[in-house]
Amino acid sequence: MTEALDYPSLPLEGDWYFETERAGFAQGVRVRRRIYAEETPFQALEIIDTDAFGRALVLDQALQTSERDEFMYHEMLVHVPLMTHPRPRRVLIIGGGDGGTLRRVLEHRTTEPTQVEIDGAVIEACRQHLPAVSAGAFEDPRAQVVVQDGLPFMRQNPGGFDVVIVDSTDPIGPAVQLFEAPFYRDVAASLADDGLMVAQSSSPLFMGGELRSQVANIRQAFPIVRTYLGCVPTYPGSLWSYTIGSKRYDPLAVTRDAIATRLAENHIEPRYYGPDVHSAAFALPPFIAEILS
Ligand code: AG3
Repeated sequence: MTEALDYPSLPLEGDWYFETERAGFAQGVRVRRRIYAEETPFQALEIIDTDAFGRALVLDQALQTSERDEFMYHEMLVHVPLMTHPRPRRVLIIGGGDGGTLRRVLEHRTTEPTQVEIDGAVIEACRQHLPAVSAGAFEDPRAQVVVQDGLPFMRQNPGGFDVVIVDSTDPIGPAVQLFEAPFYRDVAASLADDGLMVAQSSSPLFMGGELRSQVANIRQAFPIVRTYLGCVPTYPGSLWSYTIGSKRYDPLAVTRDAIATRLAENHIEPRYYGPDVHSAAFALPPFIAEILS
C-alpha cells in the first residue's frame, strides 16, 4: 500500500522507506518522523528519524548515514588511511557534508583538516538536524571547511596534502566524476610524494562493476592500491568496500603495535576500527578478489 506522500521526494509505503537496489532488492526502515527535506541545487536532501537507526541522512533516495551505524563507516574510512601514513597533517576531505569524517580526522591530534563539500545545504542541514554525527567537528578551530567543487579546489592546491579522503555518494548523480580516472590523477597531483588517498568504493555484491572500474581507475594513478571491507548496515547488503591508493606507504605494512600506540597517544577509542580490524579488513573473499583481478 502506498499512502499519499508526506515527503516531497522520499517515497514511503505506509511509514516505511524502502531503498530499492537495481538488483531488485530493497532495504527498509520504519520512519518515525520526517525531520527536514530540501531540494538543493545538487540533490534531494532528507533527514528522517527512524526506529532502527535513529536520525538518518538520505540524498537522492540513498541512505548516507545514520546516528546508529555512522561509526562503522566513518571509522573505517578515516582511521585505516590515517594509520597508514606515519605523520598525517594536511588532510583533505572531499564531500562528507554530514561531518562524521571530519570528526574522525580531528581525533588525530596532529591533523589540520580541510573539507571541500560541493553542497553547503548538506552541511547546514546536518549541523542543525543531525548534530550527533559531526559532534561539534564543524566548530573545531583546526577544521577549515570550504563549500566548493572538489576538483578545481585540488587543482589550485597541488602537492599540498598528506591524505585525501573521498567521502562521496554512489557513482551516480553529482558524484559520478569522483569515480573516474582524471579525478584520481588530480588527487595524486594534490598529494605530497608520500601521500595517499582513500575512497568509499561501493557494495562488492550489488555494485561489483562499479567497484571494478573504480579500482582500475585508481590503479592508473597510484602504484599501491588496496581494497578493504567493512560492514555498514544502512547501505544495501551491509557489506561495504573502501579503496586506498598510495604513493609510498602500504596499509598492509602497518603493525598492530603501531596502531595501538597511535590510538592510545591520541586517546582515540574507536567502536569498530582497531589494530586487529585494520589487517582483517584487507582479507578479501574470493568473489571480491575476482572482481579486482
Ligand atoms: N557515503 C557513502 C554512501 C553510500 C550509500 N549508498 C547507498 N545507500 N546506496 C556516505 C557519506 C557519509 N559521510
